[in-house]
Amino acid sequence: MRVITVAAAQMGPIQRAESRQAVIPRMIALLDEAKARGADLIVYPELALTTFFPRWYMEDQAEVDAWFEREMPNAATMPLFARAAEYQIAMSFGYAERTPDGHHFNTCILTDKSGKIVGKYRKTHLPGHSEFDPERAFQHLEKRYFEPGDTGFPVWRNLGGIFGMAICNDRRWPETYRVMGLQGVEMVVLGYNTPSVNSQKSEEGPEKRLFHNRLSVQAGAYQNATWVVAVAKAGVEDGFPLIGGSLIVDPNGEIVAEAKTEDDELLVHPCDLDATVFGKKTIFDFARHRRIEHYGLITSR
Ligand code: CDT
Repeated sequence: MRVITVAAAQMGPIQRAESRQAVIPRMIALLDEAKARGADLIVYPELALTTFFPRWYMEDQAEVDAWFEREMPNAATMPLFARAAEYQIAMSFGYAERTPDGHHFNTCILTDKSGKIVGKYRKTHLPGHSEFDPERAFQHLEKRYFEPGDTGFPVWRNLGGIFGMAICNDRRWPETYRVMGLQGVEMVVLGYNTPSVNSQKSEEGPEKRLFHNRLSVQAGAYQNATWVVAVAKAGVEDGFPLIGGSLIVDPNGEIVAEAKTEDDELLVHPCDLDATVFGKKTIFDFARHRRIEHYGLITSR
């Protein structure tokens, strides 16, 4: 057995006016609870430090840049890193990253138990649009504010296992999991901010959105014999609702823990990484069973 006790740290809403300094104490409170419940790893959502700002249309680049972190850790997040190191708990969380040469990414990081960043992933599948769209009930301007990630889907050895990361919309794409599955991933951690309604299809509400969340995450876990930890930022941000439904899914695709609220809520589960072995050696033994001679179209269009 190789048991990693994982804490999925769902976060309730963050309003536009709330600063990082207001958010970090909430993240630390979740970390305190994770410590009390024996966690080895805590996973926070996408863009965990701020509101989901891509819903706001902005033209002034200085205003946009104010949502981005120029270094990590930085002054605002240092107390979180310090507490995690004190507790010897590894972390993953998402934030908007502005690189020293001026690139903008939707990013997440993975640390080891000393708080050292051991992995960085930049979101590949950016949903939404880049210009103001008056036809939508609300805006989703990720394509305006972020560039597509340049990392691909690497995996990292950490905590005695093989870890991968994805961010929100990435979880809907089978390729996301398969590329990591081909590298032997044993646990995928991901965060999301998913509006509770479809801005272009008003009849698609929270039940359907929660269903698609479960469907995507459970399928990715099962088809690649990996744990998946999917963590929401949830609740109503400045009048705009986001689904909760954070999940821990085992390598059989079964849900072992699911959030009940749309607030700050911690799910804790002992995940045996050796539970991935059976699937990887049998039905999803990729080396024996995949027929890549028929998969060319996937990468040619
Ligand atoms: N943050 C993020 O990627 N959200 C998307 C919303 C899709 S609708 C434009 C998601 O896939 O949940």
